[in-house]
Amino acid sequence: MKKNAWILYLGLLVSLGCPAEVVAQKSSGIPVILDADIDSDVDDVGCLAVLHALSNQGEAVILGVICTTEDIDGPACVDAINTYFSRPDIPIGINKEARPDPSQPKWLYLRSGLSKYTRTIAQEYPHDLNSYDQAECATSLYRRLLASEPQNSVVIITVGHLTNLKNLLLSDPDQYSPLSGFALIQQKVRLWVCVGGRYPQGKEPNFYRPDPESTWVVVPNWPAQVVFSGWELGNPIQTGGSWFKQNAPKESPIYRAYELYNQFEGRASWDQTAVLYAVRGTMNDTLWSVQWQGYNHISPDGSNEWKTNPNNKDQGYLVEKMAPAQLSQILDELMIQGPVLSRD
Ligand SMILES: [Ca+2]
Repeated sequence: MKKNAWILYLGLLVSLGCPAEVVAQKSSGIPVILDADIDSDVDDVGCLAVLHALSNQGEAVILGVICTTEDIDGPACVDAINTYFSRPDIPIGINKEARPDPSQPKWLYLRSGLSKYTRTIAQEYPHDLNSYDQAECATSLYRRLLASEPQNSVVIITVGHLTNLKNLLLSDPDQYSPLSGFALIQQKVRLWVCVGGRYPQGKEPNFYRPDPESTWVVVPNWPAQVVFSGWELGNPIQTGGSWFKQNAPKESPIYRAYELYNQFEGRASWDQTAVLYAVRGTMNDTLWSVQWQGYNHISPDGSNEWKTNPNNKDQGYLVEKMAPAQLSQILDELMIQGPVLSRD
């Protein structure tokens, strides 16, 4: 069975309660690029909050956020949240290539009103990214960030569709690296954690909507380790409900987003599961276990099926272990954390 020794080691340290060693790891933190579809659902906001909380604790370093969305207010919303967490300079990337019809004016492609929260968060919270086009090209940003990191170090987390990851994979050498996208990923990415698909089989929106081709291109051709977090895993883990409402800082944009989304009725935590796994691993198989035997077969329509043979790809998917209610509490406690002003 293939296992990631680093994740197991960190998980073992945490589970054994070894604060000295964990503190030693905190000085660096796992370098993460988050690729999120900040628009319709609110778990993207929840996962960004979890990532900031883990960064506050020295467990992660946020290299950049890729905004894979057509929501014109998405990037500014991300910048406002990053600014609230005292990290106003985290670079933000958007898709500047391969728009559906480049001859059309961009307002036919970019949309407003996709989200119940992005515009309000952008209007109510300070930030300095003032327009969608001010954000960087996602492909260039991915390449710049990967080129500057050590070999086999970066963890990419995707919690939306894979358009920008496909553009990275298929990218050519540029001013940041003489390597192709494929070779750059092979050299620099340690792990891709992907919210997408159902396991052992099914059809899930990140994989089939709006860009199933990107799934069909990226998953079979990814030249590094990938772990999938399926729809069935995050769905029963409810966060952002009444406990969150009572305990979150009222001035937080995370609180505001969950209020705007559904008045704290609670929401599934698909995207938060990926962040927690990406940074903490399985914690010695206490949070989840990983099915490593086999690979994820993708159909052209974006549906997927886990096939246990052949076992010649470095692919796995998360399997429920800890009770969803316990995971909800862990995630809610991370989601209520505010900024740590003395850091960064
Ligand atoms: Ca998402």
